[in-house]
Amino acid sequence: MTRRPAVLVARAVFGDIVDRLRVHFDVEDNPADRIFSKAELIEHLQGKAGAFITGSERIDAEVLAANPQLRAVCNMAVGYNNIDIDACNARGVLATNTPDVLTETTADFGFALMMATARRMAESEHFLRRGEWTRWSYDMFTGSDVHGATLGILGMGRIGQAIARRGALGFGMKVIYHNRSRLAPEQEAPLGARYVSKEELLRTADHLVLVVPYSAASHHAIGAAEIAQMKPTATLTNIARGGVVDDAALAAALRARTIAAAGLDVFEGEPKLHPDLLTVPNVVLTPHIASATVATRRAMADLAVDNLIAALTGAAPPTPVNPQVLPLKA
Ligand code: 8YV
Repeated sequence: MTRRPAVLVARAVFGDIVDRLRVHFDVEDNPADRIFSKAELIEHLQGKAGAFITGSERIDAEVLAANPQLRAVCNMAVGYNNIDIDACNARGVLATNTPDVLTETTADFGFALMMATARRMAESEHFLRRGEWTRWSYDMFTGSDVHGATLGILGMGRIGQAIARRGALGFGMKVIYHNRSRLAPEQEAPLGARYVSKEELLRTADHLVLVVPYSAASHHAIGAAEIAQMKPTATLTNIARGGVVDDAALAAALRARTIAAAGLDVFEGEPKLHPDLLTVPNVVLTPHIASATVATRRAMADLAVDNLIAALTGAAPPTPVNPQVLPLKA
């Protein structure tokens, strides 16, 4: 009898979804949800043909070289900057991600974070919890309007477009965007979306939302020089990745009121935060939860498992990142 392939489920995830893997493979899972160091990840991957991973696991050339038997790494995330795709290509390893299933949920959150930022919801709640609310005053926590304002989007992929829909169709916002490539006219028209240079985006947006994938090219796409071009009344919302924003520069700009406020779901070096972000009042902070609804996290886990099963059973994986490595070596 031929041995079943072995797979690693690197983080704790819905038990019934892990059970789907047990039908096909010998599964090593991690119900205690220990975060593996690089050396531990390398060790736990020994003998594994595939891995279910999340954004917390970094798959680089060293990890792949130490595990030449590995054939597929299936990310429970749409972003895959934790995976060195060139290194995967060089070794014929398939990488997969989880697009589409999280688009609307993540857009809901991005829009909510932008609204919370514009309307100073976290700052005013903290004030209330501190017992400082003793009377009404005309300018207490006055923020800026969302409806009718100019929504700027950096990165107009699926999630960017879903946020644009909410802004244009639900809140009468004027939508401007900057992206590597311009949308087709039939995609722009229903949203009234206007493609602009990055400079115009920074200068014109009332509420700037970042949805651009992280790469060397987008590292610190928003730093001190970019923030300085924004309106002093503007808000900045980052649901993309830590590292797209220079967090130190942002904290300094928030303290100096170069812009009005920021909403951040992702951070450079998370789960650690730049300490100044914890002390400036005009920022809404959330712990990387934009895709966190039960239904969406289940859909993401299911899709990662679909990919892993397909990859190792010779079927077509639904959402490959580097399909050029297919078919995988047996
Ligand atoms: C994940 C995300 O929660 O999909 C992504 O790219 O950032 C989030 O939805 C996170 O990456 C964990 O894998």
